[in-house]
Amino acid sequence: MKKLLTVLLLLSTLLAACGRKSTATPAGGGLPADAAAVAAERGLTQDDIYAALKTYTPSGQLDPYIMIASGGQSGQVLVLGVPSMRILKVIGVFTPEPWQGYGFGGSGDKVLEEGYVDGKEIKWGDTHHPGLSETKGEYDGQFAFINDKANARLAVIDLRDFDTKQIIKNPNAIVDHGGTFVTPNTEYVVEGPQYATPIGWEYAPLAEYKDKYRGLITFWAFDRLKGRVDESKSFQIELPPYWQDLCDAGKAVSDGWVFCNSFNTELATGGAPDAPPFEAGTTKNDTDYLHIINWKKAEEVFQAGKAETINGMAVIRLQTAIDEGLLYFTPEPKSPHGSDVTPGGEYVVVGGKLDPHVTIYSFDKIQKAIAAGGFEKDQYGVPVIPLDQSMEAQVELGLGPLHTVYDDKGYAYTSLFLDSAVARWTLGGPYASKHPEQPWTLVQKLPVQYNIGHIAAAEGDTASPDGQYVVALNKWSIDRFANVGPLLPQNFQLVDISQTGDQMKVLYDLPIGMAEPHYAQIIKADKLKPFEVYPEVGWNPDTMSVDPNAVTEPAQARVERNGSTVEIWMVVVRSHYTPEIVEVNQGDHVIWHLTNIERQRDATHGFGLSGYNINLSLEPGEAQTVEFDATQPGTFAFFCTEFCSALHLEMAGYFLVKP
Ligand code: K7E
Ligand code: CUA
Repeated sequence: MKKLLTVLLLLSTLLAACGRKSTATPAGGGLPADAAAVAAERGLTQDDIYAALKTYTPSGQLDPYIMIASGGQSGQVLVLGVPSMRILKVIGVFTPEPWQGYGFGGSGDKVLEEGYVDGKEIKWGDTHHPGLSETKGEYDGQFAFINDKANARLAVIDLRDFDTKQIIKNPNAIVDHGGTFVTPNTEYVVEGPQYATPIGWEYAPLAEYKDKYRGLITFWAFDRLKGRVDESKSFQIELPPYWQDLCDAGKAVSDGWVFCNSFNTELATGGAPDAPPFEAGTTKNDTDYLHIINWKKAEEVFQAGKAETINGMAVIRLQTAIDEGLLYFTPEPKSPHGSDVTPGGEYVVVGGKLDPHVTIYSFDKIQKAIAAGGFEKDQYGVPVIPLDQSMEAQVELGLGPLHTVYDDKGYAYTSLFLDSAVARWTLGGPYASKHPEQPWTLVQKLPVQYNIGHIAAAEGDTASPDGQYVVALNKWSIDRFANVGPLLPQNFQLVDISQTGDQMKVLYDLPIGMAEPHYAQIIKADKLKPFEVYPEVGWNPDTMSVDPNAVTEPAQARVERNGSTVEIWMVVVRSHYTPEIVEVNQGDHVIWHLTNIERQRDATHGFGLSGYNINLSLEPGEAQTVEFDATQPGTFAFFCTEFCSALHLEMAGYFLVKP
C-alpha cells in the first residue's frame, strides 16, 4: 500500500505541476480529481485501484513475463503476457490452426501426421502440462514441450518462431498425464503415465489387470541442436499399474531423480454396481505411493542394453528396474495429486486431494533410507521406504491441496481445489531464513474464483523462482463474467505475491473461453529471443534453414511441366503473387513452392486456395511447399488472407483446372 500511495502522490504532484487541480476524494485517496471521479463513478475501491496500477500496461509497453499455458481440449498452447494478461498467441499443436496455416497443406501437415495413431488421423488433443527447456535448472527460452493426455503424444515447439516442429506418438501408451517436464539440462523430456493399460494398449480383460496392465514412464531424449526428440536414444520404464499422475524432476542436490505421485494402488477396475466405482475403489487406501525414480542410473541400464524393445521402443522391465535399484516407493496420503520439487531440489511436496495436508519429503532422508536398505516390498516387489524415514514435515493447509509452486522469499503456494484458495506457507530447512515466520506453517489463504487446479509462478519451476506473481488456473468461473450460456470459461487469476506475510492479492481475471487449460509456466520475457522476421529469405521453418526451392525475386518465379507434374515457384510480396495465373489439367500433380520475400516485420501474407482446403500463413522470409493432385476441375481463386496492404484484396490469382 505504501508503494501505491507513493505512486499516487507522485501522480498528483505531476498533474498539479501541469497546472491541473488535484483534490483528494475518499474513493481515490490522493487521486487527481478526474481520476478520482472515474474511480467514484465506477465504484472502485483502494484495492481495485492498486490492482489496476499493478496490471495496467500502456499501449506499446511490453510485459516483463510471458506465460506459456496449456490450451486443454483445443490441443493448442496459449501465449500470454504477465501482468497484463493479454493473449499474444494461440499456437496450433495437436490440432490444425487456420491462422497459422497449420495443417492445411504446408509443413504443419507432416507434423500433425506424426501424431496419427495407428495411421489414423486424430482430430483433437488434450494438452495438460507445458514444460520449458532448461539449462542448469533455469528456463533458457529455447523450446517448449507439451503432452496430449488424450492420446499419449508429445510435441516440441521451437521458441525461435513459436511453431510446432514435432509430434511423437508414444508407441506403448494410449493415454498419459505426468508430463511434460524436463530434467535440469533438458537431457530428457519426461512423459509420465496415467490410466494403466497393457503395454502397447492391446486388448486384455480387466480380470487380468494385476498381471497384464502396467504404468509406463517415458524419457524422451532431446537433441537440442536438431530441436527434435531422438527416439533412438529414448527409453521407458515399466511401472506397476498404479495410476501414476504428476511428476517432477529433481534438481541440484536431487538431480538425476524423478518423483511421481500415484493413485489406485488398490488396483481398482471399476464396474459399478457389481464392484466399487472408480472414485470409491481408488480411494480406499489411506496412502498411495510416491514413485522415486533414478533416471541417471536408468540411462546407464538402458545404455548397457538391459532394456527390451517393444514396438520399436526400449523398455526397462519392472523386474530390471527393481533389481537395478531404479525404483522406490514411499507412502503418500490421501488420493495424492501434484509432485513438486523445491527450487534447490531438497524436498518434494505432494498434495492429497482428500487430505488437508501437504506432505513434504526430504531427498536427503530418502537417500539415507535407500543406503540403509532393508525395506518391505509392495505386491510387485518394489521397495517401500516407510513414511517416517522419508518425510520431513506435513503442513495443514485446508481442503483439496493439489499443486505447489515456489517464490524467492522461501514461501510455497499450494492450490486448494475444494477451498477455492491459494495457500501461502513457509518452507523450512535452507529456506527458513528467507521469511520471518515459523518454518512449515500456513501464512495466508487467499480466496480465488473458483476451484483452482494448477497454480503457476513466475520462473516458478526453476532453481531460482522470481516471486512477483502467481497465476491461479481456476476450473470454474460461475459469477465472474457475463453469461454466455451453460458452458462457462475458465478463469486465470493473477495474484500479487510481491509482499511478504498475508498480503497476497487477486489483481486480475482473465476468462479462457476455448478449453480447460491445466498447467502453465511463466518465463522472464527477456530470456526469449524469437525471430522478428525469418533470418533469411526462403526460410523453411521445418528445417530451420533456407529451402532449396525458395525463390528470392520475381524474376525467378516460373511454372514448369514435367509429364503430368506441374511445379510452380511463386514469389509472394505486397501486393502480388508471381505468377498470378496458374493453369493445369485435371489429374495433374501439383507442387507449389511459395516464398514470402518481405523483410519488414509483420508483413505476413496468406495463401488460401478455394476448394482445395489449402491455406498457408507465410511470414516474412518464409518458404512453404504444398503438393496435391488437381482432381477437381474448374475455376478457382487463390488469394491473400492477411490484410497486408491497401491493395490486399487485389493480392489474388486464378487457378484453372482444365477438365
Ligand atoms: Cu496437472 Cu489438471 Cu492434468 Cu492437476 S492436472 S488440476
Ligand atoms: Cu498479402 Cu494481403
